[in-house]
Amino acid sequence: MYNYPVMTAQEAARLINNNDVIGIGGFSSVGTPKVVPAALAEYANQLHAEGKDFKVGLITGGATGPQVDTALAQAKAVKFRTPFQSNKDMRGAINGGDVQYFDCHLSMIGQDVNYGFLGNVDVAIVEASEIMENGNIILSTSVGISPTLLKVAKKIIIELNAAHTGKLTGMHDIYVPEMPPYRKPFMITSPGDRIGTTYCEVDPKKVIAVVETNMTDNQAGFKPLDDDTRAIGAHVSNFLVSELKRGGIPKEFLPLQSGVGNIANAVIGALGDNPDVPAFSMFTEVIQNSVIDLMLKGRCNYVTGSSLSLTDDALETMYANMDVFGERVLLRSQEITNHPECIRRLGIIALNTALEADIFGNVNSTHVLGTKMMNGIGGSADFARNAFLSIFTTPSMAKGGMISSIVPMVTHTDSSEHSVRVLVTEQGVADLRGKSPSQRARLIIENCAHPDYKQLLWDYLKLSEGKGYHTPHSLRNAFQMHLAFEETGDMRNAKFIL
Ligand code: 0RQ
Repeated sequence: MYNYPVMTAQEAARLINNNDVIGIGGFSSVGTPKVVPAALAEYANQLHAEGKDFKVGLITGGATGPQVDTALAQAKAVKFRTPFQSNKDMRGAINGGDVQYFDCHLSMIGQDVNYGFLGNVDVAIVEASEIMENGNIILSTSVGISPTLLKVAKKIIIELNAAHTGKLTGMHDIYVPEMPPYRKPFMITSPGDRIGTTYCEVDPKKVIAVVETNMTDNQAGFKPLDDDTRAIGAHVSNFLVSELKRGGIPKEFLPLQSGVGNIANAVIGALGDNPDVPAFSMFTEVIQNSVIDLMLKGRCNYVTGSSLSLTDDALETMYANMDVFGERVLLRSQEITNHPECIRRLGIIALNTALEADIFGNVNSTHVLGTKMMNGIGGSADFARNAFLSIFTTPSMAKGGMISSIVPMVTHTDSSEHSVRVLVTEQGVADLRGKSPSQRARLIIENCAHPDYKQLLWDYLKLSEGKGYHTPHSLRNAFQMHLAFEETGDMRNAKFIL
């Protein structure tokens, strides 16, 4: 190993100062540093007990592990955080106002850091699987924005994780785009094209600590498939097969992107199981468990993404079958996996999940009832805006039927009617392409709304139609369903004002 200072996590944590801005490597809860952030939280607790201030700004690639978000949120040690998180404690701290959170498209956070939009990054903490003789590093199970953090941070702490040493060498493609006006096109014309190096460059003078670990990501598994997720998966795959048959998708098929969470994992599984869907490749952000099964079955040929967001057993399966996976899995930074240029050129079919969608096709992926942050926009809009075909899925109801996911007006817009081409619930499919707002509303109510809510939504549409509006909304009634949930706990109790 290069002659970097090796120390304990506790010693490394003490090199971080109050008010520092920290850049955390990793992505979608994998490949994130583990012991230094946890030690930093302990250090913050100790300082707070002594009556001293200690908070840091937290810039990440996306979701981190509990050692970062749980530990630092519980220690009340976070001043601001960006972007995506999916952690109960951090979500609580954000919604409670303890943490100033700003959401950001995941393709743009690395760029924002590189442009200096977020100020200086004092310390980058990244997980590596290897340190090379010249001091450069090979990342572990994800890339995220680590290459950019390593480039811009004033100081660097490396967690060297022996659990992955030697196993991921050659599976990364690291490229930090040049600054405008010198930026060049990304020469990616198929998912497997490489444009960078297998390692991240590190300026040895900036490395203040190396902490050795041997820990897996311990990623949580998925909920078992239920009837709704199965039905959504079947609708998406049948829709894509019908598009393929009518020539709406080229016969070679197109690379897929799939979002995060249970539904996304189930949809990819369903596509793989449908014999009429050709074996496909993926140009995506997060590589979830279902992809590993499909690669073993020969249903997925190639996958490139920013993280191996796999449970430990799925990662073991990958490591045990490197003859299948070694040449077919490539990890890139999220600035490249989510870049509009690549997504538009490759003609990605994008599959993302909504919390709620309105009858005109606008999608809310982030804000529960318009106010409470769930996770963040993630990469959903990077893909939705630029895809060949952008599909959003959601179960038609949430919270045991008390909430309809199809509403008159979304309480927050993440992907607008201009990006949402197809909406799918367990009830069916609404193909919104080439349809006016009134036509879209009819399709969505008829095909996607749950029968418990159809009449309410028809009543809403009738209230405002025929009044000379292009988008027939009734402003005094647009949120009556949400208000009914707030006031009575059930959207079905909504009463419209005539
Ligand atoms: O609540 O956890 O208390 O049971 O939301 O819902 O149905 O389990 O769906 O796990 O697929 O997540 C949009 C959050 C969906 C996710 C979202 C409640 C529901 C449940 C989760 P519980 P499900 P999923 C690129 C793509 C944005 C980022 C993205 C997400 C919980 O997919 O974060 O797409 N997307 N990135 O009960 C109130 C509603 C609700 C609701 C569901 N209308 N109102 N609560 N819930 N609908 C990859 C990356 O960016 C990394």
